[in-house]
Amino acid sequence: MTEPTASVNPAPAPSGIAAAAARLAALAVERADSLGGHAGEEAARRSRQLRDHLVGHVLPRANSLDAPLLVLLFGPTGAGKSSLLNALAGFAASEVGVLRPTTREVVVVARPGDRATLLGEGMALAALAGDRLRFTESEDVPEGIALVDSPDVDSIEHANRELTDRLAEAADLGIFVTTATRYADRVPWEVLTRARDRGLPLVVVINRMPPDASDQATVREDVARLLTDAGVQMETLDVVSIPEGALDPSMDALDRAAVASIRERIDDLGADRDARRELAARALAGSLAGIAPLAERVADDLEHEAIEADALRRSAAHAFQSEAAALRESLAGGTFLRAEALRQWQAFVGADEITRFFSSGIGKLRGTLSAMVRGMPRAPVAEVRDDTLADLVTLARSHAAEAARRTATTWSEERSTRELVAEDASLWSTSPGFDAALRARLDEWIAGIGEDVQQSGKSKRLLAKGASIGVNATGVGVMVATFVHSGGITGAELGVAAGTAFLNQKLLEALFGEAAMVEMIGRARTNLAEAIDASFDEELRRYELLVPEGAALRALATRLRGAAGEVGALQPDALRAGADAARAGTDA
Ligand SMILES: Nc1nc2c(ncn2[C@@H]2O[C@H](COP(=O)(O)OP(=O)(O)OP(=O)(O)O)[C@@H](O)[C@H]2O)c(=O)[nH]1
Ligand SMILES: [Mg+2]
Repeated sequence: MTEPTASVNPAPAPSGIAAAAARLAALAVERADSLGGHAGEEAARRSRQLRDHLVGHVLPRANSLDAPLLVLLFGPTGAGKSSLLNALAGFAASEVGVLRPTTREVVVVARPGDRATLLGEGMALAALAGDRLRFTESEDVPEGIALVDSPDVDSIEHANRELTDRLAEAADLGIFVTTATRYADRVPWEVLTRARDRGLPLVVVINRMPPDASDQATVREDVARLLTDAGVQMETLDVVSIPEGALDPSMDALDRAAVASIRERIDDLGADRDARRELAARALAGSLAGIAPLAERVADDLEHEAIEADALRRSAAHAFQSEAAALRESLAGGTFLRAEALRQWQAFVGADEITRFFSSGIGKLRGTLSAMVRGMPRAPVAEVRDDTLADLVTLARSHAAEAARRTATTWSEERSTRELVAEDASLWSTSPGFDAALRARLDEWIAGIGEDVQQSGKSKRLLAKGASIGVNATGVGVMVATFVHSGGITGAELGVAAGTAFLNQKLLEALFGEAAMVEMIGRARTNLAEAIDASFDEELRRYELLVPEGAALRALATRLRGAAGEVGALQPDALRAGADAARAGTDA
């Protein structure tokens, strides 16, 4: 009699578990997929572990305890994993080699009827191994069992190592294969510790045992000691020894008789659906017990990263804000203006015709408008404006570059950003578009001053000034007044700047009256500050984009803790109930 297949009568774990696991898995995926350079190596590994474990094992198992069991062979290179797989499968399913490492893909041997389930959507293997999966069908493998041969755990090849790490998150039963000479190697024990933490049921195979009985006993004791030290519970563990030379060269396998006890255990599972379910439920229960601590660690990682990210962002913001402030200060003093531009402007505002204009007052001018227009000197509008804006851009660029340099220096001293700033030289200075972007903003600023001049002039109906001095020249006057003004000139800067400031203000005062003039200059200053801030913010944003927001990381940590708490609270009773329900389903 054949058993009903999983697809006919699936036994899901209770839906509470599936739903809670799905919520946690979504968060784990969000975290693992958004790992930037900010997460440390260990934190990144933990994140991937949590994601792989949830997606590769917990979710598929929570959805069905009847899906085929993944029996994973893992261990150091050359230990005999592939040889054991071939012995268990009964044919040369996986390549055995002398060149190490030999196995570079995941070799899966299972019944044809289990293929669709194993490779179906939401199942572990396809998701974890992708195109590095080789599926071999065999009628000799027991029902509901997938034998999985993996690359070595100590691989010098990073991709191999990563693949095996992922598979270890998906297995239902782990067969750890080592040898009498290799068992003390350090790396495999990391995987074993992880197997313990995630509650993976284990079989330990010691291959190539020496013939001498007392030597064998020594090795077994030593292995037991190391396993105990690693926190693996020995009572629940099978340790199988395979003597040196127990080989079946006809199919690149270990001798079948020597691996009989392992084969028996697998056959028993194949013959007994309840036993499979129980093992699946045990593996799931172990997983669930291990998940909350791992998820908490990942949440801790996120919170640490949040503190770091906040500090990095703060240091960048501070550098740009203080440089912007320093820039505003030197602008207010007018010291950046080149003497040549000031002199030209002074020559204009100091011309006889102009001084007569503001000393005689507007009222008296009306009658002689056309004479005034004819007599006015030409204002050096373009020269003064262009020189001033060019100098302003140069000065702003040097402050922005200094802010960039300060930020990059600070960031180069921090673990999470060291590589970023080392790899991207552009982070040590202003962005290439800085000048053009600021210049565009300054042109807009000048246009805004022009509009303001017209607006303020209109209300006073000062047609004369529009015609005689000109809107553009008046605008340049306001521009100059934002940088040099009588109040702001210090002793050291007296001279051409003070003279220009005085005459320039006299002219503006004559045109608009003092109150309107002060307001107009005030508006021009505010708008200039905004233009500069916009450009500095834009520069700062380059850095902010590289580091996540602390608040977002903290929010994810909180959600992770919440979801992990739900999973933790659910597990033992719900799972027992689920296993019972599954059993009742079979009995019915
Ligand atoms: N001489 C001798 N060779 C053995 C014995 N047991 C296993 N081997 C050899 O050890 C090697 C084990 O190779 P594999 O089964 O490919 O080992 P693996 O663990 O799959 O290695 P990777 O795929 O590289 O991770 C084979 O060449 C076996 O023939 C033994 O008792 N004596
Ligand atoms: Mg191999």
